[in-house]
Amino acid sequence: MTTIRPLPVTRTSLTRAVAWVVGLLLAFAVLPAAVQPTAARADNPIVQHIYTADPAPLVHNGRVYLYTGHDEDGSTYFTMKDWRVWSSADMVNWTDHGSPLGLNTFSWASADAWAGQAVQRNGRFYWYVPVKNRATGRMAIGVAVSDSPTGPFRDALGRPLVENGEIDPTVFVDDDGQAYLYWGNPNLSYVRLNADMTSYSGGVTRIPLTTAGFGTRTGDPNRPTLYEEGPWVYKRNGLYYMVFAAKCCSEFIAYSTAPGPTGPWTYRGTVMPTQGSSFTNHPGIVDFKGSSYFFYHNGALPGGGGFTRSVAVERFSYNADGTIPTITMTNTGAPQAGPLNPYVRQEAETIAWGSGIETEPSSEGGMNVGWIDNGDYIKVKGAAFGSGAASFTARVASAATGGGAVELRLGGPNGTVAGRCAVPNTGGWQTWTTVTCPVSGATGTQDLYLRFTGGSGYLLNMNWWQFTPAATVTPPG
Ligand code: FUB
Repeated sequence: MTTIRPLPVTRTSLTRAVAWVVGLLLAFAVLPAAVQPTAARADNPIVQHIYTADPAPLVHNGRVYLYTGHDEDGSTYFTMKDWRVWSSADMVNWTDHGSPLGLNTFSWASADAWAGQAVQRNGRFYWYVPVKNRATGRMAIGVAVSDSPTGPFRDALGRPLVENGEIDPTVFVDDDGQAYLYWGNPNLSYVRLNADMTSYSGGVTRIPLTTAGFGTRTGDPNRPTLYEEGPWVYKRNGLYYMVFAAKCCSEFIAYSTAPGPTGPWTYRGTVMPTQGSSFTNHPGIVDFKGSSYFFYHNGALPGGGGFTRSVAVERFSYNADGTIPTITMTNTGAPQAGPLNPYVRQEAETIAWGSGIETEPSSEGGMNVGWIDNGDYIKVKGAAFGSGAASFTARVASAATGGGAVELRLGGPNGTVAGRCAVPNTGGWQTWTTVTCPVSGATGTQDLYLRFTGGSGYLLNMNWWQFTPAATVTPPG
């Protein structure tokens, strides 16, 4: 259980202190439990084996990469030590890329790995994050850089990029190449980033928080507008959008638009009403494969709440005039944007819904699934088997005396068994071997459940899997 630290008294922290008390009450109203979802029908939230928060999606080379924060299990404050990366080709099966960025990446940071955003420029990936500066005790914005969207990321500067005690950076690169970094709670500021993305020109400019620009808040003379935190800036059809967490607490998601990147902003209304057992929320919007998607967070997992949040996604369509419709939280999430090909190697940590499993860095690179008990399963949604699979191959390891087995079930965790692969004791949890078993009845496009069976205790680890077709199949398009 996390130690509760006293909060420094600032305007931001006063509202957060109230929220913290509310959140603490909510946290204990729902007893913290391990992250063990029970429902097989849901695909939202999109990650089930850890708590995630503050989504920031990025589309790159046919995949959507999702950068999130990480709430610690049983947390009673925003106790956040690292960030996580996930990716998907279809918005429902998400690959866990682990944690390529943490507080320890920034030698000058002491705490609070809060809401950031990554962008691509000139073949590099820049991840802007708020952290507490150990030397000043204030929140500052750091920037990490990598040659890959999944990292590893390194501190680009060895010091804060900018510091004014405020949080939640969002980055936007305009068509003319000028990049802007916006951030803030309780204020909203921006700087013009230079082309190197790690320095800026001119000073910090405060965006006027007018009620015309950001709506009217009642009941808090210190915060006359709805703007609270978590800005997300982008441009669509020549119109600039600023989506943000509104009011506190609980927050809802609202937005404003402007004819240019620096305003003037006009308040446009609600994107997502207050919902979902978390007193914060956080927006992230992208277009992917011809549709628009809204990412947010809630407290929907078992043990979930204001400090144990989970990222979720909904598909939406803009209204004809460019306004954003009201979007509500669902436990089904976005429809699958194209089938998954089971005849190419798939990472075991590519998951639509996981029950009981966890992940860890693999000795073979990337991540593997582990901590697997009898009855745990992984749902892989919409696998296109075509005219049929002949066999299943998996890369596995086990230190369990009797090993375990992987059942291939179709349609549900108790669905038809299409195959069963025995996994021997390999001599260690990272001592990998390849097992293959025959498959029958896996045809058409089906939800695949990798269900694990065996004795008591942990059974096996899995790094990747792949089916072999019974005959020539047309790959899913
Ligand atoms: O996750 C920590 C903080 O909570 C974020 O920085 C805010 O946007 C809110 O989601």
